[in-house]
Amino acid sequence: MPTSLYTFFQTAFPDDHRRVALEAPDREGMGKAVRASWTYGELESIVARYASLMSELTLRRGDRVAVQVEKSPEALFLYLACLRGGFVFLPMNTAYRMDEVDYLIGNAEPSLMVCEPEREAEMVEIARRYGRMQVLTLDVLGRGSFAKAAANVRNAQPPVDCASKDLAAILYTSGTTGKPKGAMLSHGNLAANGLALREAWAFSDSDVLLHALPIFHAHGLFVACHTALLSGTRMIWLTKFDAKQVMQHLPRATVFMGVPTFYTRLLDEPAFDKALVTHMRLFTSGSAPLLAETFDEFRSRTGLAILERYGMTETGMNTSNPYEGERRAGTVGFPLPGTEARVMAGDATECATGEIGDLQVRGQNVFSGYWRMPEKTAEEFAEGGWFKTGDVALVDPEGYVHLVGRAKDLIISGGYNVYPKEIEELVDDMPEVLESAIVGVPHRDFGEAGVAVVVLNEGASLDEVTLIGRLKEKIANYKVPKRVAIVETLPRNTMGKVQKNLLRETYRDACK
Ligand code: MLC
Ligand code: AMP
Repeated sequence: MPTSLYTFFQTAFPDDHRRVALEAPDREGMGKAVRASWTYGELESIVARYASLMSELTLRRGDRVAVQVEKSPEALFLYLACLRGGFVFLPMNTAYRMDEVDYLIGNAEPSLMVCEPEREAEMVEIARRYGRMQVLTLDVLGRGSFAKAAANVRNAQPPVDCASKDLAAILYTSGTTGKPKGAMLSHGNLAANGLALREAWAFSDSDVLLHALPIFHAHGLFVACHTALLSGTRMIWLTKFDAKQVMQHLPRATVFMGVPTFYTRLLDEPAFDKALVTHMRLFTSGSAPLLAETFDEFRSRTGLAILERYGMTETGMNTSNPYEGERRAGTVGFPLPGTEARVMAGDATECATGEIGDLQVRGQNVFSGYWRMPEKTAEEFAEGGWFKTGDVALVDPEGYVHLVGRAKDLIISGGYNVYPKEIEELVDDMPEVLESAIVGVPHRDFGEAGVAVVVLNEGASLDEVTLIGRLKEKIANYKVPKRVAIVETLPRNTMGKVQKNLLRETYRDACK
């Protein structure tokens, strides 16, 4: 039985290595020098070369490899090479600005950073400050100093035999307080979850996954890629989500995974109809709540029920609506095999059926803790290894889990998490600002979006455009509030706490 995730993948790769693993239609017609499809044999040899290059760069097992590049097949191969070589993959959202990247590098201390060629100079500057990080480049077409050096590797080394508990990846998540935390995911965590999903969603080597998600977060990288690679399927690899492009390739696919915004954007296309999807076996949704009206409209337009599942960076996927059986709108289904879930009324009391409480999960899929934050890790686990998700839920009499809210102050916008605290700190630092509150309100396209409610210092002036412009220089665009309201005071309760529920009510139509 293998313990390294890459070895798990290898056991599932087709015996016939000439079968196609990945095709990148975005690259078709770009000439002979730009490859647009890879067989499993080719994937294996590129991954071996990439891993061997990292060893030649003197990276050792357990060293972190930070990656901030556009989505490309080569970016996926780089991830697989880290798994194969025993290096720890640290993906970063391409939208992160330098301040955000700087913090992650300082915290994770990677030995290698692979970035877009345009960002090389900035990364070298950061590397100089932190001492030991090497910087190489990889662009969206798979070119750059990393690929060039890999092409010269002569002796491919054998895969490293990682133990199940060895770290495979660190994914940073922000938080309701403080700085981003690195969720440490082991080979065993990722393998357990990938295998559970392969079974639960009945993946086989005759599937074709249309992949349009970004690969710097758990959904696109783990949920989508792992189920495909653990089944030896073909992936159609799109650089980013574009409704028309997805529709163009759906007729050749059998499975599609998306955040709810993907589905609302597809439904906005008049040509998205039954004929386009009759051969499709499965559409899944997650990362954010799928509105019942989206589920219903999709079903009436296509005759198919979207399968909604629920997970987190720290845990991978926890629950899923059934593959066989009734998929219920507004629910996230049942715990996956190997994962336990319970709803707690307090530290020691479990809720009765139908009662609302804090959702906790346990299983091999659950991470081991936050990178170099033992106290924070201890706070997030209850006795017995139960992880406190921060989601508020109930379990109905038939066992379906319903997410009914969040204990954590979090906005989920188009499937990306935005922590108000991080934005409030930046707004409060502006010299004109006395205080601020960021709240999530309904957004037609992104489901939810942030509104900044701001109190200025006496006599100061600051307008929406200036405030938004300043934030865009510091943080990823998707975190920037879509609207700003300047007010006299923030509503507070008797304890002095800002009443965000009142603000959400006041500004509920601000982003419609
Ligand atoms: C882009 N923008 C967003 C945004 N995405 N704003 C808020 N929320 C988002 N999600 C900004 C852009 O920067 C731009 O700002 C403006 O909105 C319009 O951009 P766009 O061109 O319409 O956006 P697009 O590039 O099409 O991206 C939208 C999207 C993308 C939905 C395709 O956000 C996306 O791929 N989301 C998927 C997120 C995901 O994979 N989450 C998984 C996390 S893992 P401006 O100011 O320049 O106009 C996880 C665990 C689990 O949660 O359970 O799965
Ligand atoms: P992340 O930290 O990006 O992994 O986001 C995890 C959070 O996304 C969870 O704690 C939930 O709040 C939310 N989430 C994931 N899937 C769903 C879903 N199907 N419905 C509602 N919320 C979800």
